[in-house]
Amino acid sequence: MNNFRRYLLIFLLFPLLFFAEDGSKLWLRFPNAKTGISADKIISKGKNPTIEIAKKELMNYWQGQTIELRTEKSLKNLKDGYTIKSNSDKIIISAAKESGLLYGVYHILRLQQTKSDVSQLNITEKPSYDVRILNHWDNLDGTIERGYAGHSLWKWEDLPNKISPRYEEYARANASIGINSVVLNNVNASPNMLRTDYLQKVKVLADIFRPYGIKVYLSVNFSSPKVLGGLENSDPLNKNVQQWWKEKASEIYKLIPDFGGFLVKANSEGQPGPQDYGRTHADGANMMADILKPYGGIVMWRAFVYSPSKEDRAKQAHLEFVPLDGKFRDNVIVQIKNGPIDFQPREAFNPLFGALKKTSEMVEFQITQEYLGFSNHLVYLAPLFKETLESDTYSEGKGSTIAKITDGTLRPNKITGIAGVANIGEDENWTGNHFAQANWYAFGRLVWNHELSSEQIADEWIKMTFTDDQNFLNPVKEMMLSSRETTVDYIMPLGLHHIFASGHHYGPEPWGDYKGGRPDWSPVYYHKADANGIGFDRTETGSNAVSQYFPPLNEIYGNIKTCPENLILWFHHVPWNYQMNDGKTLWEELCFKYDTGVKNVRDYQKLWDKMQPYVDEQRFTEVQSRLKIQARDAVWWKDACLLYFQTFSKMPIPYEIERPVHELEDLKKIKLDLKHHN
Ligand code: BDP
Repeated sequence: MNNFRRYLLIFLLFPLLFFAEDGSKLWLRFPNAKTGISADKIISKGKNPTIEIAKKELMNYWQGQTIELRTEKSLKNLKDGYTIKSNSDKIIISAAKESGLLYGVYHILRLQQTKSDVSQLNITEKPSYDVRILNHWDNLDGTIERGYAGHSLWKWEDLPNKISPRYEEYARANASIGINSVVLNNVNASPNMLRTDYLQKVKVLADIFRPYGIKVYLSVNFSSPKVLGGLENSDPLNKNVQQWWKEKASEIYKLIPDFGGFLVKANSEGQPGPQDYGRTHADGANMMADILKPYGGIVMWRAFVYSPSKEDRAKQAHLEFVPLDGKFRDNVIVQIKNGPIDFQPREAFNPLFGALKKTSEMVEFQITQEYLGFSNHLVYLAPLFKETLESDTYSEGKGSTIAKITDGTLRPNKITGIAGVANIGEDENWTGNHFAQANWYAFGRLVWNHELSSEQIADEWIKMTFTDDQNFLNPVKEMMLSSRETTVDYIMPLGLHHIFASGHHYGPEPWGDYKGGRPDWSPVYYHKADANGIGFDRTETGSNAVSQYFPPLNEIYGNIKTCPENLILWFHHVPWNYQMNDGKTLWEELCFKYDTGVKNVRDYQKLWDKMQPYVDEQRFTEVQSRLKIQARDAVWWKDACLLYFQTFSKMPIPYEIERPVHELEDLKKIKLDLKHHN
């Protein structure tokens, strides 16, 4: 191509490039760059990379009055929070830390972008948690465990020399919502992560993230001393093993002085751990904690442990960890999944929350939609996150919510943290589905301030990501707010859980009975449908998992009359003709729930089509086509579950609801080629 033609092509394509809406800008759609205030309208004494970023953001995007950025040591009690105050001629953002100033800048930019009044600001913000962390389940080969937005963002092959611009964009997006920590690699960790060449790559990422206030952490494989270091074993009480970790830590901190610490999945789903040597979780965690302590590092030790024993899987973490309470060092924090099984669409909260009185506890959520239709389904997760955080454990009497147990209110002077398994990959729009960006956003906003409502967050996100036009804002907000319940309805209503197809966890397989395999990876283990009824009896007559909850919850859950209906099959084996609160039988209720789920998705489709005038073409069609998949999947779920459970209930599907369109035998034959180990 000669030069003239090349320029002509660029000239012709330029408007397309400029207007293309691929979602890569996330919620950071400020007015055109470089239209912000001039440098002389930013008053700031400090010179520091974080402050430079804050200034750059203002110069690019802030269109209001003069801003002063002040570091004030007296604001230490706000941690990395800040104040924003306006007087007649300027806005003053003050914080003890530079990262606080940057957060303050994103705050006013958000106000500007959502068209809020910025004339009389008097804001004080203090984050709910110290460690606000994304857990990436990214492997060194570029795949992501349970990732549905393409390959990993981290280009290990190219690092440390070649640097993708997306590293910085990623850091900026996180900083804009207050996320200050990331675990780069999968909890099923390769020992190679700790190899010197990989640590040098990690250092490059840490250097890029640091000015955005973000610390890097790593998942570590407990067997690293043996596998990587060639030691005889990885026994935490072995002096050579301890020495190996000591040297590794020293190597890491030389490269990354503010390294955050380790995340450990040990003796869980086949991963190695201290129990391989007859030691306890506390022995393992403390060995690492002692080594990281001088550097200020922490250990996040996961409580996601269960084995194929006779004991109800939902009870196992509590049984294993409660006896260890008080034995963990103060820089260990036990990371607990929101529910006792595994990130299901709805679970009872994990009874371990509040049960460890002398040990720091943190919640682990899953932002990636392993059990929620991957990135195909539109499911806004703030309501799920809030449901957990607002659950009252009664551990210290009424009002002992999970939020208050984990944020330091009821357990002061310990580390506080909260984790979300990231849904981010290298897709242009970062998260696969445009609406899944809202879950990354919501996680960040909530861990900064868990008192924000799901609605407030959705409102902000829509305004920032799409438009503030009320004709779009209100219906789309309603769709988002109802979407989690809708998904529960068409996947697993009334407390049903884990009836997914094995391995990939995408579609339904309630008939799954892996005889000879692990019963606790079989759907029939979880729903226990038979001629009498359906549901897992976790009362005194069953596994007695209810006894792990503090009074009065043990009684509330244990009594079929008082158990919340949305968890009834979680705790009870319920007769098919049991009468529900609305007068329907359990069987009818189940049918209506599945049907409601399907109907709601159809309504979302109609609603979205009406939104076309307010959305750019690319995002409109991409969301539209995913909603089609979601509608088909919802029908698939409904038919599979109802037709299969009907073989036990032997009752008719109520005439008011949509007829099945599939044959059960055909559905049983579906085998998706999506690989996974359990
Ligand atoms: C389950 C996933 C599995 C993870 C495991 C974990 O299916 O891929 O490794 O949790 O959290 O949800 O360790």
